[in-house]
Order: sequence, then C-alpha cells, then structure tokens
Amino acid sequence: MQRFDPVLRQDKVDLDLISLLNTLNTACKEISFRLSQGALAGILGSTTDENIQGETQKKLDVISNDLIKEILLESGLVRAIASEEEDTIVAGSPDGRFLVCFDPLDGSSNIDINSLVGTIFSIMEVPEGMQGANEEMFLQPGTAQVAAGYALYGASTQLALTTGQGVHLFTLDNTIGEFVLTTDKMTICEDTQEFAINMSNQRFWQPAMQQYINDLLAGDTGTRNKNFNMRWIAAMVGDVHRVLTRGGIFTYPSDNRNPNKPYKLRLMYEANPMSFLVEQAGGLSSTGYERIMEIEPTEIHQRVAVILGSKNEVETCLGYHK
Ligand code: AFP
Repeated sequence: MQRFDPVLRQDKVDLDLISLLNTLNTACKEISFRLSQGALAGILGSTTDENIQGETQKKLDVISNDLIKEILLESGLVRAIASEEEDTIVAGSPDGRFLVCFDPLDGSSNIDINSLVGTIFSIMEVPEGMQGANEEMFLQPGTAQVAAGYALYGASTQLALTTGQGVHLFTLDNTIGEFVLTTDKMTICEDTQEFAINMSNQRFWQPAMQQYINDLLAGDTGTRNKNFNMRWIAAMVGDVHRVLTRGGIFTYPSDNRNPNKPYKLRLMYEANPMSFLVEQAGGLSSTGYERIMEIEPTEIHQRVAVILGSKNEVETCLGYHK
C-alpha cells in the first residue's frame, strides 16, 4: 500500500512543496469529513452573503474557504493565497516561497442535493526578487504552475495531483485517515464518444460551438458517423474527473447571455489547474483559440472559455473554431 507521498512523484525532492501538498491534503480530509456529516452538522444551505463573483455563498463554501485559508497561511510556506471566495489576495508569510490559488468547494450548487463537489488548487512560486505580497505576483500563466490538483468528495474521496510528472490519483482510506495511491498514472484516451456541456445554453453559443455540438447530436446519421453520449455533473471537478478516468470532452464555451460576462469558469482557480492535469494526462486544453496554460492573466478573478479532454476530440472541436 502506497500512502500519499509526493516525494516519489518528483524528480527533485522539494521538501517545501511536499510539506505544502501535505498541508493541503490535511485540509481536504477535514472538508471531506464535514461533507460526510451533511445535514447532521447543520452545514447545508446558503449564507446571506455573496462572493466577489456575485454568487450566493453556501455555508460549506465559507467553511471550506476558511479551513484552507487558515491552514495555508499558518504553514509558513505561503506568501499569499487567492481564492474564488475572497475579494482580494490574502497575505501569508513574508518569507513564503509559494502562491496558492484555490476554489474551496467547486460545484457548490450540488451540496444541498448530496451530489459531487470538490476542491481545486494551483501552486506557483513567487517570481524571483518580488517582495511583499500583491496581486501582480499571481499574474503568471498556467505554465508557471509547479503543482495542481483537486480533491473530489464523492462516494469515496479522491485526490488527483500533478507536479509535472504525470497525474497520480489517491483515495482516502478512512480506516487510517490517509490518502493511498490507487492509480499511478492517469491517462486520457485520445478518442471519445462522450461530451459534457450545459445544453440549456445552446442558443447563446457562438456559431462554431453550435455547429460542433449539432454534429455530435446528429450521431451516426451525420458527418461524424458515430453516436455520442452526454453527461453533465454541474461541478467541473466531477466532469474533469470523468474525463481523466474514461476520456471525453468537457466544455464551458463563451456565450452571449450577458455581454459583460461571456465566460463562466475562472482561469486561476479552475481552468489553469485542470488544464495542467489534463495536459499531464495526455489530453488538450484550449479556449478554442489558444492554449489555456499560455494565457497571461490580467486579474485574479478572470474568467475564460474552456474546451478540454481527449486529444483527438478537442482537436476536432478546435477545427470548427479556425
Ligand atoms: P459553483 O461552484 O460556483 O457552483 O460553480 C461550479 C461551476 O463553475 C463549474 O464547476 C461547473 O462546470 C459549472 O459551474 C456549472 O455551471 P452550470 O450552472 O451552467 O451548470
């Protein structure tokens, strides 16, 4: 049995990074426990607050955010954090080497229906020579990530992690309170017949995405000559986990519902870490026009269009955007 051990998953042993990953996995175990108590702990439902994105905060959003924030800021390893649930960055240790971006509870609309949710995180280093803590130091492309991962709180709690040497999947063994390695190298198959998109937004998409999805729906009677199945979990963490496990294409494209908000998913908390994992597992990740991990961020709460998953299917989809 191989317990959670990022040491083995790195070429060079970086004790600080290992310690930071252990800190994060401790927070995830705590969130997993709270979620498992559900209604018994009185933690379901909403608060009266909204986050910076104008979304109603669930009680568990706030609890998870506070848990991760506190444990990271106390670690001495983190210069600052940026969270989907915080208006601005929060400073940590002046000597901390790392910057951590996270979505404490992705898919929070699933909490009250006892369905899949997860925690997504992305770790970068403070650029050389930068003192103090400010938003500017976070504005690095996804290629600067030194580690990324998610915890998925499902029938079992799993943790997918990359430090740039492939993607490793750990499962929480509640009998010993440890994450145990269950898949050493996750690989996304190149072809797929499964797609994930919120179809209720169809009329708002751009023509390229309209055409691509129409061709999938036409199945073996259309130009693709094969049938496609559809899945939508409404938690990116669940949809990406399925893609990593059995392939598929996941997309949250741009749409024209609200001209001030053409994209839904956040670059720093969702798109970049998931792109790092997907690329490390042999898949592709793009906005439709550029590789997500090469976007130069302009602000921490920035949003982007996302198309990711099985290599050949993503390439086909990108062909419609040329
Ligand atoms: P929340 O965590 O804010 O509820 O959002 C989850 C999410 O950003 C992403 O995880 C899902 O893929 C997407 O929203 C689901 O969006 P729909 O509401 O369109 O189904």
